[in-house]
Amino acid sequence: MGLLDRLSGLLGLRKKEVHVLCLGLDNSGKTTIINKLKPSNAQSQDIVPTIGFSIEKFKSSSLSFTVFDMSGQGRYRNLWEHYYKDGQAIIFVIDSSDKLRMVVAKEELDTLLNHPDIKHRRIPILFFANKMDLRDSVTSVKVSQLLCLENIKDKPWHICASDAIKGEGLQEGVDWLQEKAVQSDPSCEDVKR
Ligand SMILES: Nc1nc2c(ncn2[C@@H]2O[C@H](COP(=O)(O)OP(=O)(O)OP(=O)(O)O)[C@@H](O)[C@H]2O)c(=O)[nH]1
Ligand SMILES: [Mg+2]
Repeated sequence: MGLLDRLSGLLGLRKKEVHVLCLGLDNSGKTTIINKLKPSNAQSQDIVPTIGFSIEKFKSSSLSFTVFDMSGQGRYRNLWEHYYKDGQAIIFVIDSSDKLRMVVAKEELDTLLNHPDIKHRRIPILFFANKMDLRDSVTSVKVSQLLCLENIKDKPWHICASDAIKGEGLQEGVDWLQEKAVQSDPSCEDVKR
């Protein structure tokens, strides 16, 4: 560790690290959202369907997020649960225009909420009702109703309407996540700025 690193640690200038799981069906826009949250010079121009998962990083004003961007394809969804234990926050992305698969998204969410590594934890969940730019998208209120989010009583949650291509709605979500992640897990470890 260099002198500057040690100094920033002593002065409390390091950002806390939070491990986030990014979940949701394939094609919902998870990778596009995470990509957009990175600094513009680190953004990839070409988003392809995720194979398995990828580990990404982005920062907010006071936190450093390490994101497990999981593939939402059916054949990879059984990987998700292996990362639940280490997750300190969840981003769950929904394609608001995909009405046909809204019921599948709800099934996956219910399975997540009932998993032993999640069920009894006050882990914050940020929902992105994504693809709001598409003409046949339903509103975030409707997504919230279709997924029965009001039944989640024991975890902080929040839903944001987003357009990941333009980056709209993402900052509101990250601001909420930052606040909740700090409150619910004061033990997150220090990392370098
Ligand atoms: N119109 C529109 N398209 C979007 C939006 N977000 C993502 N997309 C598009 O949706 C497609 C899928 O996006 P990804 O980010 O790869 O989706 P994913 O959830 O990571 O998919 P998997 O990795 O397969 O689980 C891409 O063609 C994106 O450009 C959005 O807000 N609006
Ligand atoms: Mg992806």
